Amino acid sequence: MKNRDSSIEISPEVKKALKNSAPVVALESTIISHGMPYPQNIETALSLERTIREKGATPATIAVIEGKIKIGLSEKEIDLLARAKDVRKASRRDLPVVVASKLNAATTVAGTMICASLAGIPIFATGGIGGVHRGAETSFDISADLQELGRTGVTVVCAGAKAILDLPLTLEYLETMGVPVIGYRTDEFPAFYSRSSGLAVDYRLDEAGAIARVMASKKELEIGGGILVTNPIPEEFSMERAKIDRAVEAALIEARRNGIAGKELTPFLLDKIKELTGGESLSANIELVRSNAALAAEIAVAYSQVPAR
Ligand code: PSU
Ligand code: MN
Repeated sequence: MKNRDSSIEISPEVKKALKNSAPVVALESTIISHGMPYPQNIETALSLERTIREKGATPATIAVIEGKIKIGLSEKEIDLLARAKDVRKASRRDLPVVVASKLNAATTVAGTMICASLAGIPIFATGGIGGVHRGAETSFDISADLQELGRTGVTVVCAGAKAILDLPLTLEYLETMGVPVIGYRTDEFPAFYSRSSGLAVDYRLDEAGAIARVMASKKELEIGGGILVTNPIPEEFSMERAKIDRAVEAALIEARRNGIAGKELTPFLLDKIKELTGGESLSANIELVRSNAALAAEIAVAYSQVPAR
């Protein structure tokens, strides 16, 4: 590996796990700084780390702190990301700038995939990925997460994508980029707050071990790029589809009226939906990320046991 010691700092705990080929699960930080309000954001971030430990893996929450890419954060650093107002949102294009300018930045799915891959972590858990926005045919707003899934070899466990996006186009784009979309115990691409979207996934796999074997094949064949594992929100927390659809429509209208675009759009929509559902969307969000962290840890454990990689 090239000497990147001045830009990347892996915590001693994560370093040790990686050295021993023990299972590690990466976690993103945009969800902390821009995806959830305080104090639910810090509570969730810490509880995800606990969930991963309980499943026998080591958590590695990733962010940029004063220009250093940190793999594995202290509680103090998580607290900073949860409270500070000037934390940037770092996707692929932002990483070199926030590092060189010594800024604090939360990493998106794309940003976290890059950092996880640099550190040698093959799997990462999040809530929802970015995707093709509705109206992308005129706005060109397609999240860099999709390109990243096409090029960086990290498996991303999510609850599908939110209906703020154009889900059929998001799936088309993933196909173009060569990303396998796997449904964990489901035939349907989950729609984040609800378990169904009416859209089929490419493959259904019912066991963590089967997903770990796909990761191993992709590596062995040197195909490159990521894998998207979609895990539907647990039944008991899933929201009524009509209710969430109404909130999404209203949030989109509000965004248009306020001229919100670019990297501000996703956080704006998330916040509006939370407001419009009286906080119900926030509790659903917390539960689904927890479920994704648990599944990612199971896959990481299974992957660490796949022979001859
Ligand atoms: N979708 C969610 N919650 C989130 C995000 C997406 O349901 O917190 C965050 C993720 O970090 C994702 C990013 O990578 O937003 C996508 O932003 P954009 O659409 O600007 O690429
Ligand atoms: Mn965008």
